[in-house]
Amino acid sequence: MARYAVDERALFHGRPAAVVRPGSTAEVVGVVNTCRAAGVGMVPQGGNTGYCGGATADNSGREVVVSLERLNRIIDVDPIAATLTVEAGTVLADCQAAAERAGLLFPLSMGSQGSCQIGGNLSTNAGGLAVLRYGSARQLTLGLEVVLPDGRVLDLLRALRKDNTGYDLKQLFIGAEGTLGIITRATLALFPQVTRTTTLFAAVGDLQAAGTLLRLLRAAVGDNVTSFEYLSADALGFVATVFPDLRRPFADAHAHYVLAECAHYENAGIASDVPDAVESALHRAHEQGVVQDVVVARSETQRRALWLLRERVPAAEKALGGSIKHDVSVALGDVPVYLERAQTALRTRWPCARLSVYGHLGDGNLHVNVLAPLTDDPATFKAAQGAAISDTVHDIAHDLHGSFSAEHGIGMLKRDLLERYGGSLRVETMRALKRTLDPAGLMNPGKLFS
Ligand code: FAD
Ligand code: 2HG
Ligand code: ZN
Repeated sequence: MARYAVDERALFHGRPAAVVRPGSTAEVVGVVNTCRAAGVGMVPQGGNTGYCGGATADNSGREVVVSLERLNRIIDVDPIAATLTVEAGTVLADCQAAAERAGLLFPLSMGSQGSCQIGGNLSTNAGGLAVLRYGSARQLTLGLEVVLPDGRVLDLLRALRKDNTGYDLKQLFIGAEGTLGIITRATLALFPQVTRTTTLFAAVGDLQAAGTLLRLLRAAVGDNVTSFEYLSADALGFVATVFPDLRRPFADAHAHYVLAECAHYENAGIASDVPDAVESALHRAHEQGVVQDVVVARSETQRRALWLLRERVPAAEKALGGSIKHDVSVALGDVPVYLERAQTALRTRWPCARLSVYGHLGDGNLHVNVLAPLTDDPATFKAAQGAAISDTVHDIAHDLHGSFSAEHGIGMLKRDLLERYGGSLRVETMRALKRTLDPAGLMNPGKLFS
């Protein structure tokens, strides 16, 4: 049972009584009824790639892990309605592939897409690399089927684009981290396939300049800026250290980098390598001193190479001893002031700690991760300083009306932060919902709330 008992980051080591792997909604119902009758807690588990210990059993030896991995069938692709209906255990990359086979796009994408499952994505309301254009998992969901904690099946599996019939109950289960029921099926919204992308990697002087670049690109291609990712020089440096085969895009060193991607829908007849609109936006950005240098991918190979520089940051951090991770968001306009304040506070108190700042800048969402000083043992540093470092990063985000968990959720890791920053009435309302749907408290106990 080992692989089901520990979370992705090895922060939580559970001791499940059993792991069950139902292969149909009816079997999930059977599991829920059996656990309910025995008074046993259930821990839904998808790909087990979550960052907050939401899918790990406790140490009591009494909780049952309910793995959805066998519930992985593609049920239907409707190219006219542009919808995809899948079972909850379908791996995200398989959802993307099913959409592609139908000539459409399922745009949710992230570094873990080869193993995370759509049920886990919905339960964490996952974000990822194309939220700017397409929204988080929540915005991509049209319908759900959920097994409630009392064993009944709530059928919300619709493909409707419009449906104003009272509370939008499906949204309750999205981001609920398995505390209100087990998602068994989902109907997802698909989009036209992008026929062509422009992927650029730019060096910018500061975060204000990055914001101006986003504005210029949006003025040029409207909503079709699909990704706008940030990499600090240090984060890029960690990737270069751990993956020396990945080529750095520029000979010169810069302090800040942006990886941006724009979608185009033309099929033929584009003479230049870079579509005119993007070309002139970059020209303007250069003239205004907004970008210091820029490369544009000229082939799919170059595009992948640029993306690897961004996608490999978590792996680079891991190889360097791991990091104290954060996932904050603030309003887009507040990002420069947030980062300035956070970096100053961190550098003043921990001058030798190594900062790895990167993330989904277009969404106002940064991962302000902190690696131990080179002279320290990473585990000892994390144990001694982790809490104070995280308080520093989170307090400043809270001060700016930001979030301490933009896309990774709460799980067991951030329960205390929800109490501290969540607002008492908000948390009380969440608890009331939990009591209503799960009065016995058997559905993913100890997640979100202690
Ligand atoms: P799990 O980890 O198995 O579970 C997560 C939560 O969902 C748990 O609370 C679990 O109980 C619940 N759950 C799972 N399935 C169900 C179900 N069927 N019904 C009810 N509850 C369920 N996240 C992002 O948002 N953006 C990123 O860019 C991103 N990049 C990542 C990159 C890497 C390399 C890694 C390792 C992780 C990354 N993540 C990212 C985090 C993680 O992949 C996401 O949170 C993902 O959505 C989790 O899916 P999962 O199937 O692994 O869920
Ligand atoms: C990403 O944006 C993921 O790459 C992971 O959300 C962030 O590892 C991290 O801190
Ligand atoms: Zn992220």
